[in-house]
Amino acid sequence: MFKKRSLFLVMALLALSLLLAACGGNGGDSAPAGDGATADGNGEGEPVTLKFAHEEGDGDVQDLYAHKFKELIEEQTDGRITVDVYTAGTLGTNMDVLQSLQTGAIEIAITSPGFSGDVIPESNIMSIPFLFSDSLEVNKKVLNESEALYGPLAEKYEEKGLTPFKFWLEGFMWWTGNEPITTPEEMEGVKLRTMPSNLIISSYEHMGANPTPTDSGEIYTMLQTKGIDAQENPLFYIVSSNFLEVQDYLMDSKHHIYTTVTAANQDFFEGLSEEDQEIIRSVVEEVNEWSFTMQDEEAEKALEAAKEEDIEIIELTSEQREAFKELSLPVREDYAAESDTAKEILEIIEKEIEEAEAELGD
Ligand code: 6CS
Repeated sequence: MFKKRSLFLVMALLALSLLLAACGGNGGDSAPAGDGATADGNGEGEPVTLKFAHEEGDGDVQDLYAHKFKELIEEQTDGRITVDVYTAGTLGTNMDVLQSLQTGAIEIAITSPGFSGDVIPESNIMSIPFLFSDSLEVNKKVLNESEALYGPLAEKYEEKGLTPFKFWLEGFMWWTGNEPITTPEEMEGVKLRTMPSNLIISSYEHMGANPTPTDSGEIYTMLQTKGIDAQENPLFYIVSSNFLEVQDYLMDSKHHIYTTVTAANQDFFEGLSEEDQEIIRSVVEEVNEWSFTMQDEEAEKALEAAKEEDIEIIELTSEQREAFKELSLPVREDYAAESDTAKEILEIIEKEIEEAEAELGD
């Protein structure tokens, strides 16, 4: 009896050691399995789970983007790579998400220059009002192909431990307020909520307002309690966040476009197999292309919804916009003075926008 069991035990131990040897054969050069990276370069590695965090709520543009990414990644890897999507606030504030992406606590995130501007000052290029075109097609082309964004600016993200994949847009910015905001006189002293980037704050100081930086989660309550008078955002976000319940005027100001970037933790991404890196890059390309039409549709839906609300919708004239643009121009000098890289980025992107407008029409 004993003999048999001991013989069986010996055989079982032998089989187990052979199995473990097979699993751990050439694990040296890639990140240890189970921390979100594949075990080897042929895609037959360990399952990978990506934490994908964004800054918006369920059904918002960033959420639709993240779920499209999830759908395509899981499809293309037959579920070997899975994606857990986290909405705004579930992993802390938007600043917390940026820091967690830098530390690697989060693998992938959508993080906006409005929050990264003080961490990566050159990313403030995306926050300069009236810099981008009145044509979304032009902006899409520049955000997709810019040598400035995917050259010197991307390097600045990498210096902070991030791998930026694609810069993209979520639509034109609108103002909401308790009073109309159509002239610098009407903007004078208005407590307007902004994202925390210093460049955005100084933009509104130049336009005469009293900028009030907050995290996104505080906007509704501060509008409701009159802690702030006004705010800026793309229309889908204004509608989905119910800001029109606590504001009386909606201004089609097109003073800027809402831009953001999809990025990964650099160590995590570079620890992946080349195959998995390529899968993620190509899926981001595909989702980015898809997102342009999606944000357009979300903007149209939001406008229809806004028309049903008890508010006054005002479209600023080009003269009225020009008056604000004039006031905001010193911001460009402030940005260029930030660093030689910032100066280079601004010069390149101004030229790229001009050329794209000449090619596509403005
Ligand atoms: O204004 C904000 O803070 C938020 N707006 C948008 C369109 N996305 C996320 C961001 O946190």
